[in-house]
Amino acid sequence: MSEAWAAGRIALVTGATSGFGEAMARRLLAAGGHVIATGRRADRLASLAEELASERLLTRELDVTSEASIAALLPSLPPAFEAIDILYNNAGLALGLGKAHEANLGDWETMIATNVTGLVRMTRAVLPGMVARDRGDVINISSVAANYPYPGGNVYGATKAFVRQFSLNLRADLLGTKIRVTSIEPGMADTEFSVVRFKGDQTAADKVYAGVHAMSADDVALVCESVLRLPAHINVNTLEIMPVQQAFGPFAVDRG
Ligand code: NDP
Ligand code: 8X3
Repeated sequence: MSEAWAAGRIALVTGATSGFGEAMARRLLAAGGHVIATGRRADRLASLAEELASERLLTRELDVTSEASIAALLPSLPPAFEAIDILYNNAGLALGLGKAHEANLGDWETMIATNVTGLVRMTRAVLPGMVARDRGDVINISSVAANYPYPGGNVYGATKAFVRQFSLNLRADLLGTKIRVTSIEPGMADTEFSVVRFKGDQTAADKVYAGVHAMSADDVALVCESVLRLPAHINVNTLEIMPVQQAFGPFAVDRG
């Protein structure tokens, strides 16, 4: 069904091979949008293309940690997909939950390269076209981890705080244009996120969501859709969402 929030618009989705990105790509496509679905896993992209079988879906392998991969993306787009209206900056990951003094430095660097540098490079690549056309929506996927510290969240939370503040600073720079920017800050959502965080340990990942009606990837995509549906003069700056079964704890105190 064609719907005004998506129809006739071109969306570039990073991390469309699973979770939030895949769910958002499906929603955009179902509502009549053109979608450039990206990610590193070519097999997932091929399955998505085969299943959805749409001329409005284009898939592209993209590693957001690679400057060359990002540089090659936009020039490779056919004319019908060139004028990107929606940048869904979602590709990201957490690696590990260890304490800062024990954590793997390589994991930290990968999180920064993906969640911060990758997102910044994608934004810098797409934004000039949006400004030239004076239209566009940038949806940046941050996290509740941006706003609330927790043990083992160290660099992951810091990358997401970057995403939140970068989004707000984009708003400052884009004043005078019609471009909207939103930082979406989800809590617990049952995707491949925890399997990645625990490096393939499905049992550890399952424990995160045990007994909780966590958000699904499509729940988060629904929230993003609702942001895009708002009248063009309204900008949602930041939007934090959680399952009802998740809340806040007391401060930790060392009484030792
Ligand atoms: P998933 O692991 O299901 O999806 C992550 C996506 O990111 C995959 O499509 C993956 O694709 C892509 N990705 C990872 N690294 C790269 C890379 N170097 N280049 C391109 N794509 C990459 O997790 P979610 O859907 O849950 O995560 C999406 C975003 O939401 C992340 O930024 C995450 O931090 C954030 N988030 C998740 C929450 C949750 O509880 N699930 C809560 C709050 C925020 P591929 O491997 O094919 O490259
Ligand atoms: C993912 C949510 O709480 O695991 O960003 O950090 S959390």
